Amino acid sequence: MSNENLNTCCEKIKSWLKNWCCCSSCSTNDENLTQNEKLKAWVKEWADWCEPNAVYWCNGSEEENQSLLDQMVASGMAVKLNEQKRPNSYYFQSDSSDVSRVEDRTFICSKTQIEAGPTNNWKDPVEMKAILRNLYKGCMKGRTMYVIPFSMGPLGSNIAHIGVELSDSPYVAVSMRIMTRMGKSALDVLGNGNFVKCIHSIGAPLAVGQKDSKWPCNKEKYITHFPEDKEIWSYGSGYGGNALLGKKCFALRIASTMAREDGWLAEHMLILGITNPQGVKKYIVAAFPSACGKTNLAMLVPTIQGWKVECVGDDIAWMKFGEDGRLYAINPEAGFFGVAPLTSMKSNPNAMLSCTKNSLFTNVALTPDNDIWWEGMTDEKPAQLTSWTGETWTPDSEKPAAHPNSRFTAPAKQCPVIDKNWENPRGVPISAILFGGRRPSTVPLIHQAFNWNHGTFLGSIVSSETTAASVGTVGIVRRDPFAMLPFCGYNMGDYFKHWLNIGKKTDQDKLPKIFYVNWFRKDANGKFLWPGFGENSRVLKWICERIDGTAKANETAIGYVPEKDALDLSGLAGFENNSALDELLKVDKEQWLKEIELIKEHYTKFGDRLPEELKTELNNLESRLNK
Ligand code: O2Y
Ligand code: MN
Repeated sequence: MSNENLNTCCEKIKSWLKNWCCCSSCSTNDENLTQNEKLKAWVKEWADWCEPNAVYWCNGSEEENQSLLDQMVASGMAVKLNEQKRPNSYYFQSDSSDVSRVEDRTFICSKTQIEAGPTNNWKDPVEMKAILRNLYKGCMKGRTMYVIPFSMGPLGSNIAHIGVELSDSPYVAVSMRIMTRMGKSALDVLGNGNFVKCIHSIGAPLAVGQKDSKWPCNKEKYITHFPEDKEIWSYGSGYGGNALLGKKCFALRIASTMAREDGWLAEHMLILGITNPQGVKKYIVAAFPSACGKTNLAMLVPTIQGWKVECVGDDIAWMKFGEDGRLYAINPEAGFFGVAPLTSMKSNPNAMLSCTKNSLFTNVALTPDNDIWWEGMTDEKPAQLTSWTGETWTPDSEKPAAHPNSRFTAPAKQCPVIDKNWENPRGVPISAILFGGRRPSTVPLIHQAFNWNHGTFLGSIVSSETTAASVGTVGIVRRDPFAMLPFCGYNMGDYFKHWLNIGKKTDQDKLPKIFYVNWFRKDANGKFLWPGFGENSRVLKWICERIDGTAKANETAIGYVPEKDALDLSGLAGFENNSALDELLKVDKEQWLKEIELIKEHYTKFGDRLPEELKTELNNLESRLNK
């Protein structure tokens, strides 16, 4: 054995011993990682309470990651995928009761219920902490507590923030290493500073000699946020947004409260850069409810000649004002936690290429040669698979091979179109904000807000019409303001006010222009009028030209809509005559008057927290329609 291999082996053995040691006093490895006494005291307090067998401080190294993955393979939690087909990638099957975010178990525990607002579950913070403390007592017995320091955003960026997650899940540790800048580097940035405290347990202590399950978790789940303390306490789930606390819990729910206090924006938005054939680049952020093709837009392949789209982020944007008075955005994340089903080389080649190596896959299907597959990945279905539940699957099987919420976890830097500025600590200057939803009628392909307040109004009425029977009645308009309904950490009426206030902080011409898109309008026969995917670049082109003041638009009651010849439809089949385009861009007075009634109903929820400015916007819209 070479010296190099011998050293690697020794490191692995040392780290194994550390994790398997049953004496908490000799198994803590924090000495050299941090001098932050507040952090050390907090870790000790929780280790004493949760009683893990060992406390392991993650340094984020390659060796550490490999050791954790090897341990999970050895315990049966992970399967190493075919090294030739998908190097350094692993497969996980979660418990069938732990497959997605649990919104009904997600709480904003502000001091008063009105602070959490009408759209959040609320519980008194003292009561909630008492319930959870009780559950956390001894909850990590037989397991290791991982101390996971992480930076949300490029290390040292003024827009970034540091968190530390305590978790008894090695899956969380390796996932956080992909999704955030995790380990020693985050501790170095933290120094003696403050951090967002994130406590996570799967809630499955192991008795001595007890055999572990493949995906330990607890039926009782709590995903709780304490906005006044800037703390997150999560219990019972090991999956996604419930357990990787940097993502939805920190980067949206807690960060939205920080952003409100300090005058910035923490948003559920992708960030993309778009370059025209002359080489002029603009950055755009966009918010959509789920199932509207957000990841596809983030890494879109334009169909129009000479245009290029590059990806800064696919899910979350933090935006702060730069010295020049413009809003600059960073992606607080370092990876993609993308929905697998329907992702294919046709629908999103860049997402497929992002997860060809160094990736994790959860609840997808396994091929006989240990690669992965999901519905929609290929035109032809494989003859045989192991489904996400571990059963033999064939194309005749009634149930899907992959869970509908199965995920790939891939480093963002592996995206072929990752933007060269994606880790720029200053962020990227934002020229446009897009809102959108899935609406078969009423809402045109694209319209532009008259100004910032009107744009805030558009954000506040974001909606999708239900399409799947699984989410209840088909054809109901569901409001998801700013696509933040499950993610706003405080009263959404106050959140609207915060957006209005942001608009007063700088010159109007320095603010991004605001647009609303709808790729999903249908004709009378229920057929989509717009092809979507790469063709959406035609709409992005019009947006860029509006920002430059060169694209023509009609002023309508709802905003500026492209003039018929202002959209570049060259070479696009189905648009030879104008009827489809007329339908796509139509602003139908009767449909919008009905929409106004739905918006009034939606606004009623917010009571006296609904800002006057939005009532004015709604009244103005009604008067314009009735003119
Ligand atoms: O079910 C989960 O835990 C994942 S939810 C998610 C993941 C990535 C990006 N967005 C979302 C979301 O729910 O918006
Ligand atoms: Mn999301």
